[in-house]
Amino acid sequence: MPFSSRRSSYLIVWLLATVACTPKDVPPPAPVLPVPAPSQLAWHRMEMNAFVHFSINTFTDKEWGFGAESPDLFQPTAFDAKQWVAAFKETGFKGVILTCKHHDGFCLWPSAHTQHSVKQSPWMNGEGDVVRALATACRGAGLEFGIYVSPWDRNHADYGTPAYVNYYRDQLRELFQTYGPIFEMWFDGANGGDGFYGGAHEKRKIDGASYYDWPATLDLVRSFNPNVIFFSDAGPGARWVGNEKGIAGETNWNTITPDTLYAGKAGIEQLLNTGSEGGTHWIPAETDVSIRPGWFYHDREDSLVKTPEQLFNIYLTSVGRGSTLLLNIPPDSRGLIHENDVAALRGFRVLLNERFAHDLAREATIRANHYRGNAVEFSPGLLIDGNPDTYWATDDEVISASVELQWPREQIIRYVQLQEAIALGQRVRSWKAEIFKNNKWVQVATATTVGYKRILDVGDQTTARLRITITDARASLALAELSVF
Ligand code: FUL
Repeated sequence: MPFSSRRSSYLIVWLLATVACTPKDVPPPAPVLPVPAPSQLAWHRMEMNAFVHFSINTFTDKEWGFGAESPDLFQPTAFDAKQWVAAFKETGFKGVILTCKHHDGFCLWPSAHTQHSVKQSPWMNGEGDVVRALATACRGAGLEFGIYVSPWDRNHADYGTPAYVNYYRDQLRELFQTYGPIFEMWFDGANGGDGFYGGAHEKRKIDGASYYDWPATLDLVRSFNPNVIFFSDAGPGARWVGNEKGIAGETNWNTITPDTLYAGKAGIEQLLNTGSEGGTHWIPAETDVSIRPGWFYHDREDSLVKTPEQLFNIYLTSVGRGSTLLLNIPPDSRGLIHENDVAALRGFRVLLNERFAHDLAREATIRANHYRGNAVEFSPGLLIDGNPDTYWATDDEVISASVELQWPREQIIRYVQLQEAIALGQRVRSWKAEIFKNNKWVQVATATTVGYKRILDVGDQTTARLRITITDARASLALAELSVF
């Protein structure tokens, strides 16, 4: 072969080899199943939603109405849903869920299926509609709107019979068709037994596992809104976190096996709190907690509104543990969010801004001891690009690896925030944070799961180098973002 043609064949071989090694040929990691549905992924990214308990109880000073309360009692004097939404939006909530009907059965919208509603109230001469007012205010402010419709109904005469289940479904149909789109639907598991029940004044027992025939109800609702997130103890969109204190599990798997779970079943709180590694379904935990001791407004609790610092701690134990926060802020009997609650929310926002405003990771250089196929689209720089859709990944067999941030000079760091690329499933089992101090690496925190987001308080540490090591995972790593504050 003449020299020149041999040279050109070398060139072709070299070119082919270069092309073969371009990063584009490194396949992305296979998902670890189950993975979130697109609607669940969008829900994770909302992070904080507001819960609104407002009803007859606001006027009777109760937490649970018996079901015999007169609609005459519902008389807000200065009702203004826009004031609620303005306070929620300023705090950073992305959605609002309203108790359209609580256990007492009183409906905040003029339902065609019962007389027990705002249309029998003196408020606005029976022309008022709290659901419409709030849904409209949310839409105007760019917030999502969700509904809580208590399955237990202490007012309804048919409660406990199949006729009531039809009534309940008619109400859901009415709500979804009149006030949609609805991002989340809350099914409460409470069922205390006794009630007014159309005048029967008795105790009624239902079989929580079968009475409501949830699969049929969910199918009905999905026919109006296929993307709605169903919240209940067992999901299927999001699960209860197992307590009302604002505390998600330090280990918090988004996966759980729901076969034997149903709303209201006793003894499943711990399982709900942590989820289970290897669970068959993606059903993330939602952390519901009230800004006051009660869910409804009581003036005796005006001095007991949680402080900004308490709310910030709840943020760390909910959003900071990969859960979504659903913070209840109950309007008072004027129909306004009380001044003390507004002030607490503002203070909470100030703390979030102060403590998470400045991401020091963006100013650091980053390197990893390994990245997938040495391909730029899986490189560690993607951890600090502010884009949750890109990620640092490792080769298939690599379930432990480190990244290091380095600054030109020492920084004081307090919070380390890590996020997995959960669209590919939840992987991390354990990880640690270390700083370089006096010429050696010193461990400042360890943790278990990451999931959508994990925030670790490492105390005030002064360092120019931070190392994050994933020590164990279910499969190769795929981490979306790393932030340091
Ligand atoms: C509970 C209900 O019984 C409370 O009244 C409240 O609505 C809370 C969010 O869920 O199960």
